[in-house]
Amino acid sequence: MGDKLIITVALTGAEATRADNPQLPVTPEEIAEAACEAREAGAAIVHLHVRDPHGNPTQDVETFRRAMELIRSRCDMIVQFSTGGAVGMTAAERGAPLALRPEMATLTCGTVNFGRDVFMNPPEIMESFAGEMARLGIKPEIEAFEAGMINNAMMLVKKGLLKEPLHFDFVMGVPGGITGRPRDLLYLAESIPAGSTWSVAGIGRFELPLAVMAMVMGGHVRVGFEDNVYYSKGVLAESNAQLVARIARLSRELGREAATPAEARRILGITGSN
Ligand code: KMH
Ligand code: ZN
Repeated sequence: MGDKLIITVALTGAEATRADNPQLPVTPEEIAEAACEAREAGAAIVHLHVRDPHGNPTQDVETFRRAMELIRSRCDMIVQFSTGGAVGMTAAERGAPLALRPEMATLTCGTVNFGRDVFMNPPEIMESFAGEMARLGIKPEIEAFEAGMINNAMMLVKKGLLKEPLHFDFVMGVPGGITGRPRDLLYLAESIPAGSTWSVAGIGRFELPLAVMAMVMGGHVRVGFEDNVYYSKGVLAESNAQLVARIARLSRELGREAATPAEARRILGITGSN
């Protein structure tokens, strides 16, 4: 069981557009269809962002509700809401969908430059999102864009706002955050408390090599158009499922079958009262 690989699919994100990849799922219906296609290919978790009717990122609660209901009516994936939203959104906007009590949600544990923008996560935002997730029984996935964010997560543990074992996602290769060299992943994986689980989301060209490292190191993997719209250099991916299928295939060859959502719930200790 511990050897199974949890694949998260980050379908849409807040930044990619149809100009980047015409197959980007945008409406709740497209998102649900892409999620369940990725489930067939081996994904257990869908990392969810939604868009408004113009294709712009939104944290609108009803749009999250619709997407989650559509996904749940079609497949058994773990639905993980983004509380990151898009740069420039207020904390209230970003946290509003938590009221729908998804099984998981993201918790970025620090502020980071994000290209030319700044992704703001000061202590009061981290504390309020962590507190809300604890109150509602939502399993947090700690997004670490650099090593200091691990320390910030441990401060939340000390304050009683996060409960161990923790689950981390190392987001690597964002301009402004940690880069995606092998030594960077080794360093992050060695810096989290014993008993934690982790996955890696490599941005752009870092996606595939870091995913393969995670397979070997006992971590888990996130792929999808939020992080990378290409299949190989200069070749757009046909779908999120295509990216997931490659991860499942490589991982199987390395002796780690893709975890089902039920297996992923057990690995991550998702009980509905996290
Ligand atoms: N869109 C980024 C600014 C998350 O989903 O929690 C933040 C992000 C992280 O995507
Ligand atoms: Zn995201």
